[in-house]
Amino acid sequence: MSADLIVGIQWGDEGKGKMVDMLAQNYDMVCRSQGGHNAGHTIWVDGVKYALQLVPSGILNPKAVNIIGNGVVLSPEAIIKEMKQFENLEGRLFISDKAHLNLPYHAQIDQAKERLKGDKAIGTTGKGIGPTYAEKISRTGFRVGELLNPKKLCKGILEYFKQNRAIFDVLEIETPSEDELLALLEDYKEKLEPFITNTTNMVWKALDENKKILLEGAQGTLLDIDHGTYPYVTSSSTVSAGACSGLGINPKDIGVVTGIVKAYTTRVGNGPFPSEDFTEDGEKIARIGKEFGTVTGRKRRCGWFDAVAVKYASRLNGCDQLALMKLDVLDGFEKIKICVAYELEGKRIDYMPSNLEDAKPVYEEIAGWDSVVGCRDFDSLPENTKKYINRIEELTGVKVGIVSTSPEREDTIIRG
Ligand code: 2SA
Ligand code: MG
Repeated sequence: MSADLIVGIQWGDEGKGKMVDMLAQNYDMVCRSQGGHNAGHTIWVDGVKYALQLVPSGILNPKAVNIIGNGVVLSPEAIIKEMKQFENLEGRLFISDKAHLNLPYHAQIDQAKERLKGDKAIGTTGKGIGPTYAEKISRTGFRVGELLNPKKLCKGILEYFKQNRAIFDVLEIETPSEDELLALLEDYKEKLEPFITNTTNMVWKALDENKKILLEGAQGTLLDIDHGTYPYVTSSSTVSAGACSGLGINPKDIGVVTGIVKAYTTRVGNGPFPSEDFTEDGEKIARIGKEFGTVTGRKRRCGWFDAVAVKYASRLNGCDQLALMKLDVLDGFEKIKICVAYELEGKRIDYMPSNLEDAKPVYEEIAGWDSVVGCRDFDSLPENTKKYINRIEELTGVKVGIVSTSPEREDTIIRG
């Protein structure tokens, strides 16, 4: 049996939450493989609101086992807080002992470096994601498994502070007191120990037993550390290949890959965004689409569907289908634009350049429609909406297999 994958195709916030929440009902195991508590989505179940950042969405399905893989950076503080929303998590939630620890000083480093960068700031979530991954790659990080021996870990962290005191001085970060740090780590151990294990073995066993597994991506492909709009990216591998290394599975273990795209584009944080719309249309999309970050509350930049970027991201991930989300947000627009190419250094190109900074969008316009809210089958969509979807398929070369027509779970078209 293989593991199906949900991956963000744009700059995150594509509506993965709704899809994963819907799909998680049918899976035995749901896994996170990258990112940390910079991710976030809200799920409503029976009128109750749940905010998820690190815990996989399968937590709302009482039968599903949830895995936080080795590729995730884990803030004990954030997950302990998040876990309080749920009961009886033991046996339903497992954290890889190889995941890296995101500790309070990582957020301090992140925020201090952003401040120093001034107008060159990345616009991070300030959660310490970059510094945690940086230490992992520098081989100076600490892993979740080390929480099981707080005294030793405490010594290691203090030693790390000693070695890096000069840098911490510049960043104005104080060394934590030994007593306070040890108390903190002991508290983390007490609360998290029952959940820490070798998750790779668990995923392999589930695969061998033909269990249904869903891999839940966080952020989006254009924020990928290698393939995104560097340096305005997150620090993890957000593409499907990252799900393999982030869980310890191989490419042959991956089944259906579904790319999640919004019917338009948004981006939060700094960096190039060719199809950003600075007119009233962009404002209208933000307003109707309620485009505010769930983690930081930041207003998202809004613009039109970028078919060049989606084609690129689909190829990187090996998408079998796209799920087109928030289509209803475009209701009532007279004209809808699609970015079909870029203009770069006086030339028209139809591929993603290595640096997107100076690319200007080349648009095609499609006539709008009245409303798609609540449509549940493809045939009942307005003709212009069908044209829009067909054009997206033509330009990206990927089938739009799923269409979301409202935030409600049921308002989703699944095409056969
Ligand atoms: P970081 O904190 O180091 O990962 O930031 C680096 C860039 O990655 C972007 N990023 C995100 N973009 C969209 N959504 C994200 N998660 C939250 C959400 C965002 C929020 O789901 O709504 O609440 O603000 C997310 N996480 C990271 C970030 O904006 C930087 O551009
Ligand atoms: Mg989000």
